Parts: sequence; structure tokens; C-alpha cells
Amino acid sequence: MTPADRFGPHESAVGHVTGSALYTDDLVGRFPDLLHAWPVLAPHAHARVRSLDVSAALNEPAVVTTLTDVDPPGEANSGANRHDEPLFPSEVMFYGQPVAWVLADTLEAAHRGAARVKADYEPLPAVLSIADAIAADSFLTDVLRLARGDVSSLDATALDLPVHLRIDGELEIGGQEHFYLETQCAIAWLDESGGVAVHSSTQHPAETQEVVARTLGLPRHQVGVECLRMGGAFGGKEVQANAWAAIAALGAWKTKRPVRVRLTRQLDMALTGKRHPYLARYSAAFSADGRIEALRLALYSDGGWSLDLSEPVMWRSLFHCDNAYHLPAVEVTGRVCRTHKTSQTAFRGFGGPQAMVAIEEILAIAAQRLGLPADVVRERNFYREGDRTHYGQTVEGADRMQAIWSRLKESSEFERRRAAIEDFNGQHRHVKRGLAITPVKFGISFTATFFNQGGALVLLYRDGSVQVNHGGTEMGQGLFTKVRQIAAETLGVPLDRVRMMSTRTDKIPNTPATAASAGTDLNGAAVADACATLTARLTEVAEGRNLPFADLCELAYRRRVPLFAHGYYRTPDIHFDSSTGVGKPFHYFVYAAAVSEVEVDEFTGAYRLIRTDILEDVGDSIAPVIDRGQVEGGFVQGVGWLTCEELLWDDQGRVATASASTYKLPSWSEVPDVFNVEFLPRASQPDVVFGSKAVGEPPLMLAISVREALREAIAAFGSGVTFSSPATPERVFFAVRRARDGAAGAQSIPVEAATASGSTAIRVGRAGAP
Ligand code: MTE
Ligand code: LUZ
Ligand code: MOS
Repeated sequence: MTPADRFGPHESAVGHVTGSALYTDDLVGRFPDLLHAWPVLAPHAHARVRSLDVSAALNEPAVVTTLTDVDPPGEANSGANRHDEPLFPSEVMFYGQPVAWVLADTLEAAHRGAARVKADYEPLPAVLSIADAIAADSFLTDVLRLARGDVSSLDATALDLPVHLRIDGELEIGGQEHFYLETQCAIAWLDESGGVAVHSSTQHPAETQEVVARTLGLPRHQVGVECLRMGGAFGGKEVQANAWAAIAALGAWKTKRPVRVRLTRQLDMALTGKRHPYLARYSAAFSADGRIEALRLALYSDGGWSLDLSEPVMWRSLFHCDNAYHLPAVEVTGRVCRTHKTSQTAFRGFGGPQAMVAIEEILAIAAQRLGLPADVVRERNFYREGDRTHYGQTVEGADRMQAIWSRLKESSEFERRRAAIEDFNGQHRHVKRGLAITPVKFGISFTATFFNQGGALVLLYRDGSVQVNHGGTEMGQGLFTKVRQIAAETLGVPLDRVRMMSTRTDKIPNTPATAASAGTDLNGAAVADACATLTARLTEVAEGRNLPFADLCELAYRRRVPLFAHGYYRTPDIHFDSSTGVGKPFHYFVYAAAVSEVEVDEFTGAYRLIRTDILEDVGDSIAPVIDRGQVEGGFVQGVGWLTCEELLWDDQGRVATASASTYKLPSWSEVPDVFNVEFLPRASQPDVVFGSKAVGEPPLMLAISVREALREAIAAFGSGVTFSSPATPERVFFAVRRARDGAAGAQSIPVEAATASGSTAIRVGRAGAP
């Protein structure tokens, strides 16, 4: 194994290319007596269930049984934290919520049976937006808060204090559908020894096991959950895989037959949680040279009907409202709104992206009002080495941020292109270009400290072949490819001697979700630990001889030296106390920056992403090809969120964009025409496995450079304006009109009109001029 092998093949390359790599639903053929499940969907966003009569469904041919609240032997509730998600609700909390399930020999029969269930509802008033929730005092959490320094200069009574620039505003930020290619899926059956076995497309098999056990009233050792791999998850299967697994398991328990639950695309989009929509309200004070002096930021998220992960998502927002900037005086609050919608959940970035969009908006508006280039305002506010965040963590590696910034400006020819764009814009009346550079600083670790652990079990066989088990799940991010390289390098064997085993709760118990970008950090370190134990044992057996690995294993066996070992890792030195708002929640920060250039057409609002340059600190990459894929894919997923993907709910609370025909995903044509991705060289990260850094989530937030480039291009039509997110062509079209109008009128930033979709957007008012 040499570092060159780090460019080796993807662990499932052959399987993916030939189609032999199996996903949960590929297993249906192995269960000849399989039952299919279809839900009975409530046609109200909020209602009481007066009565439910399933008898007609049972008369339908091939229908075997139904599942209702009388069936579960245990607590039928899939709420991960608060137990606030009844599987068979008496009060409907979002449009389409399943109130019962039908099991049948075919999917069609289950579907027909569900249509014949008679349910009577008493409709209740529904809360369908953040604004409604605030007005109705409808919240899922208390106010969460982080603060430092004195923000009293922002008080209304202090408006005439010597602050050079004062801005107040509001920003609406839309949510995002995960659109993993593989929809939610689980298959459950009773195993040979009286337990329940579940194949689930889940990021968190241990929690899926917990929810299944809870539903059936069983101890956890009676339940086994296995995940072969996922066809994408992006946070959408961090907790939201659990309910489907519980329904499948309950069906198997009741019928003694295997049961499959697989959501169709439309069901998945209508029933599962999304990235949280946010509302940000802010007041900020700046010095004349663009330094932020005080910030007050109030964040509201649309959590949907149940708590889910909304509270830690909001915490991560509070931790990331600084992005890469030193905020000397700041008070940031966050509150999760309860609405009658799908329960919003983890999505790549986990609340970080919304907060970072807000601070970048604030800095960009300040730059426009001060007549300074936005990149200058950004870099003037950067953390310096030794600075502390607003929650008391020292920002180690701040100099890497500076290094990335200046290197990227050079390699992307930022200054030369800015001048060229100015020329271009001078010569074109109806088409304008914009260029922007934005940074990312993203904290790595679960903010709930106890989740930061990993486990492994490595088995050597006498022929020198190796099986690796660990607690992480593969969702396309390349975790298994990286962990295989760690095992091969630590043991000193070729990659093809190492087989990665599927993730099973009976191999590694009590694991955290594969999330927070920490999959390799936690599980890779645990595997390295197990391999180091085995290597030490084998070294002793070798007694200084240089034996082939297989011979060494055989010799160790004959000497009665154990050829298997467990490994364990816990992230050192992290802690956070939410009551004081102080601690060191993150093991380290990932740094990156992106430069994007766009071109906007005045007549249509359509735009093109001409070029993006990215420089990211991935540490010593364990698998550079994987990391490149993560950076490119994460960036494009972020571009989708901030530009073309627009989630809409209608006035009945229905997801109006519940298929790919109404929900515009980024595709090949949204990839930048020129796309340069580089890694910071010589960037080994101390105290992380192989000196590598996490890469899964941070690149998503580099897409903010595209939003900011659009802002520059729009401003080139006249004056600076604000616009809510996503910046769809429609919104850009109207923003250009306001930019033109603004240039003709006063100096102040125009107020955004209501958009065609009916949402009121940003107001920047009361801007305290010098
Ligand atoms: N990449 C692919 N291809 N598919 C995914 O579902 N999920 C992302 C990221 N990259 C995802 C992905 C999210 S949300 C996270 S937290 C990380 O991968 C999780 O994996 P890791 O911790 O091993 O990086
Ligand atoms: N999940 C979680 C996460 O439970 N806590 C986190 O801090 C987190 N961060 C990112 C993604 N998932
Ligand atoms: Mo990722 S949102 O941490 O699953």
C-alpha cells in the first residue's frame, strides 16, 4: 500500500457499474411470501380522527390485514427524542399523514385496500408558515441563545450612537427536498430464532433498532437491523428511516410474514421531512471600513409537526452564524416553529447553511451601502489565529482560511476577471455578469458530545483475508472506500484482501448516526485502532522475520493468538454546556472558499454559472477521488438549494412540489461551465485519522458564492437589492427590475415586492446612514 494507492478504485465500483451492488429493495426477490404495505393518507393538514373503519379494505382480494393503533404490542411512536410521532395518530398533524396501513400480497392490492378504508375527520385550523406560527405562538422549542459582548448599540433608543452604518432586515430562506435516488425502504421478517430482522435504508441502524424494539415492546437484543448501503441519504435518513422500518416490523410481527415498506417518489416527497425553511431577522452595526461591530440575529425555523432533529439543527445554526468572521458583539437566538407540515429534518449542513446565508447577506448589504467591494468587507472580518468564537472555542487554523483566500484569489484570477467583468457590464445593457468569493468555516463533531464515538470489529482469516465491520453506513459518500484504505494501510495488505461488511447492529452496537461529516473520523479511527491491535499481535508472532501476511496469520492461529479485534474511538477534548452557551463543541474546523461567476439576462431572469473555482482544506486526503466527488457534488447540491429548487406548500398544507416535474433539481446544465476544484496542499490535520479532514457537508455551503455572484450581477443593472432564497429566475427577474428602479430613484435599497409565489420577502428598512 503506497500513497499512490489512495487513488485506488471505489470499494463498490464493480457493483455499481454492473448493477450487482444491492440496495434494500433489491432483496424483495428473496422473500417469496412477501407482503406489501400501503398507507391510508389523511386528506387534511390538521384534523381529529373521529373514526376509522378498515373492514371494507379486508374484503378486497389479496389484502391480508391492516395495521392500526390496536396492533402494536409496544409503544407505537417513532419520535426519536421526544416520542412525539405516533405511528397511528388520533390527531392528524400534516397533510397526507398515514393513519393506518394495509398489507397485501401485491402492492396494487394494498393500494386498493387503503382506498377502501373509511376514515372520518374533524378538520382543525392549520398553521402553515413561520409567520403564522409566530403569530399563533406555535413553537416546538424554547428560545435557544448564544451571546457575547455588548449589542446595546443596536437598541432602538441608541440609534443615534456613533455607529457608522446600521442595517436592519429580514431574509426568508427556503427549504430543500433531499431527493435521494433511493426512496425510503425497509423489509422486516421474523428470524429463525424468534427475533425480528430488518433491512433498512437508514443512516442510523442503532436508532432504527431502538424504534422497532419500542414499537414491538421487545428488548433491543431481539431486534437486528442491517443496512447494505443507501442510494443517497443526505441527512434524510438520519431519523426519518425509522417509522417505515417500524411499520414493516409491526406487519411482520402481526402476520409472521416478511413485509416490505417502500415509498414511491411522490409519497416520499409528500410524507418525509426536508431542509428547514428559515426566517432571519437582523440588526447589524458596521464601522466605516466595513468591520462588523454588533449583530443581533433572530432565527426562526419551520420545524413541521414534530421535533425530530430540529433542536440540534438550530444549535448548529447558532454556532455557524459567524461563518468565518469574528463577531465582537453578538446575540443570536433561534426558535423552532411548529407548523402542520412534514417534520423537517437533517440535511447536509444541518442548519449551518441557513445561518451562513444570513451572515453573508448581511456583509454583502453592508459592503454595498459602504461602497466597498464585498470581498474586502469579508476579509476584513476574518478570524485571526487565536480569536475565539462567540461560544468560546479558539479558532485553530484561522491562518488556513487566510491562506485559502489569497491562494484562491490568485488561482482564479479574481482581480483580473473583476476588471474584465466591469468592462463587459459596461458594454452590455441587458446582460450583466457578477463575480463573488465566499468562505466556509464548518465545525466538525456532533454538537451532542456523546454521539462522537465509533466502533469496529476486524476479523483476520487464516489465509490472510480480512473482514472489516464498523458502525458507519455507506450512502454514496465513499466511507467504505476510505475505511478500506485505512484498514489496508494499517495492516499492510493490498486493498483486495479487505472486504467491507454491511452495517449491522449485531456486529457493532449502540452506534451514532453516520452524520455530521464525521463518518470517517469516527469509524475510520475505530478500524485503525482494531488493525493496530492486530498488527501488534502479528509483529510479536513474526519475531523480526519478514513473512507473507497469509503465512503470518496461519502461524498466529497455530500459536493460538486471536485473529480478531475490536476497535474504539472517542473524539477527545470536546464539550459544550448549552446553559452557559460556552464550550468547545467542535474537534476542528474545515475551511474552504469558492469563487463563482454568473451571467444574468434581464429579459428572463435566467442566468448561467460560467465558472467556479474551489479551494478546500481536506487535510491529508485518504481518497482524493472520493473527496473531489464530495466537493463537486456538495457544491452542486448547494447551488440547487440556493437557485432552482423551490419547495411550495399550497393553502391546504399540501406539498405542491411533490415530484420532479414541479421541483427543479440541478442537473448537468447547472454545473459550472468551468469547474476547478483544488485541495489545500500540505494540510495534515493533527489528531484525526491519517491526518485527514471531514468533507461531506462543508462544500454545500460554497454554493453561497453563486447567490452572492447573482447579487453582484443584479446590482450591475442599477443599485443593490436584496432577494430571498432560492434565487429562482423569477426572483432574479424581479430583483433586476428593482435594481433598475432603485438606480433611477433614491440611494436606499428598495423593498422587495411580494413574489409571484405569494411569499413576502426581505425588507431592508430603517438603515441608519452615517
Ligand atoms: N454523499 C453522497 N453521495 N450521498 C449522501 O447521502 N450525505 C452527505 C455527505 N455526502 C451524502 C453524501 C451528508 S449529509 C453527510 S453528513 C456525510 O456525507 C455523511 O458521511 P461521512 O460522515 O462519511 O462524510
Ligand atoms: N446530527 C446531530 C448532525 O445529531 N448532531 C449534529 O451536530 C449534526 N451535525 C451535522 C449533521 N448531523
Ligand atoms: Mo448529514 S445532514 O449530517 O446526515
